[in-house]
Amino acid sequence: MRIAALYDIHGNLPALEAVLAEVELLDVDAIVVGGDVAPGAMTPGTIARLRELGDRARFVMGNGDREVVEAFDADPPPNPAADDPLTRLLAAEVARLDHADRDFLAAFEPVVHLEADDVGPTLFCHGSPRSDTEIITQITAPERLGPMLAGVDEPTVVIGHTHHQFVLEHGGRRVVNAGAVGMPYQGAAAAFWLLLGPEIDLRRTDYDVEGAIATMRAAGPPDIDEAMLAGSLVSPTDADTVARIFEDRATGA
Ligand SMILES: [Mn+2]
Repeated sequence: MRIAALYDIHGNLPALEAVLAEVELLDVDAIVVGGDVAPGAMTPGTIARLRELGDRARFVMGNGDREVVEAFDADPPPNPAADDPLTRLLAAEVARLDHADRDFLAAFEPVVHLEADDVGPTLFCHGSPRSDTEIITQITAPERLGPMLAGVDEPTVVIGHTHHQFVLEHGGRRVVNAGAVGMPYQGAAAAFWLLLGPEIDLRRTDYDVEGAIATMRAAGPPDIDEAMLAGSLVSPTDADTVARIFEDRATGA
């Protein structure tokens, strides 16, 4: 089958709409949403749009989705006046989402297994095969990558979480970062995703980013610039910089 992998949408509904419009033209059999549908500026509308995909779509749990569900269930709920912008964003998400939205996110799977034309058996996960928070970047060293792939049977592993596209080869396997639909860190304000089968096709979809930023500012919580937009769509961070930052975080450097 031909599979579209859409990762790290982060409530950017205009970006998702642009990518889905392209997906509709490409004879895609399955859509894997690879986690971090939330948090973001337009999460309720994003969830509603994803529900419309029906049986064609599979969903992998991202750390962001999990944290939104945990915030929804928390007693007391997250403090909307917290110092940390992410906590304030989670508080805003909880206030806007209903129980059906919460249940939709909570039903996401830890990993998804599918087979793509010519590419073969593929494992879809969010951070790494064993964790939704583990960090893999374009400069992750083999000694860090090896243990994360232990026990994986599939020759191709699709990940996200670090919001930049790359292909890493390791021990006869390919690790492909699909990039981020809604919150990319690769030097351009666009939507990035992956088309799998018959090739590994790292895709870029351009859309009206200025319009999307305005729409998200109007629809989103007050901290959406600081929490989401600043480093991705307003002043896009390049992949080299972000890989270095994430890698230092992962190795405690
Ligand atoms: Mn993310």
